[in-house]
Amino acid sequence: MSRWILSKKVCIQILLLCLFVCISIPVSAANPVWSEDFEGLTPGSKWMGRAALEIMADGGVNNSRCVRVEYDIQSTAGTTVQQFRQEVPPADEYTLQYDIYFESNYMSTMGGKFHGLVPRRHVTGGRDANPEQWSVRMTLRNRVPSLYTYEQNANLAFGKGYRQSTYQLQKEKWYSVSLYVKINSSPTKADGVAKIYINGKLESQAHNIMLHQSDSVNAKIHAFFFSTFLGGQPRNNPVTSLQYVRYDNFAVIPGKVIRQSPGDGDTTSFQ
Ligand SMILES: [Ca+2]
Repeated sequence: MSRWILSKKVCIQILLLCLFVCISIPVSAANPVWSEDFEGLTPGSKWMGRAALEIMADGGVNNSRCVRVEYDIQSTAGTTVQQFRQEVPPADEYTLQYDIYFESNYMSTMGGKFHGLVPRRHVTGGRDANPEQWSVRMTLRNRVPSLYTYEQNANLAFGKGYRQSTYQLQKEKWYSVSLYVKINSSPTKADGVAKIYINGKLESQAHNIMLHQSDSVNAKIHAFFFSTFLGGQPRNNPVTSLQYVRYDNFAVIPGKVIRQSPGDGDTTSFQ
């Protein structure tokens, strides 16, 4: 009898232990619809076949592989533009995550544009303006990150900046970027949202924005837009050397999932 009671006790303990273990296991982050950590790519090879995008063997987060982007100075106006699209399933809401690292010779007086999310046909200049076209990217001015958008009813000749922070990114240090976009829910409702988080901290945000004025599926988020150049250098002290920025752990994730630190784990999901 006492043996049976002991067994019952043990059973209950095991059950409780199982329950505790189940509760303790963190809910895994939402699965990305597309990601690239460069671990499967050959060091020295060119990402997407582009000469300026080289895979580094150990220059990434935690000495992993990453992509090193070469920015070639073309004029005082800025560097070459590197851009391509990576299509994702159309949706109203996504978070683009990536890690970014400025090498030691990065000229911090240079601003620039960095990757974002776009619809079926993106807009990066006023001449492309159209009810179903928009873009949300990150811009940097004096190393302070902010949103840079092409919205409806905005000055599309230059896009719109949301400079709200004074937080400066440092050279030779990895940072996680989370760029969250939710398009407006109807062609007539200005209720879109865009936000940029650096290492999990909100640095720039835009509420009640009208990214599109269209019922077409084309207006939804369709692609990760790898798009970057450096520009705006001072005329009296122009930059003449090649500039390098590294990127690692790109991911496009449904919903709002904010990366807290460089790497592909450690995220916070929002409902
Ligand atoms: Ca990597």
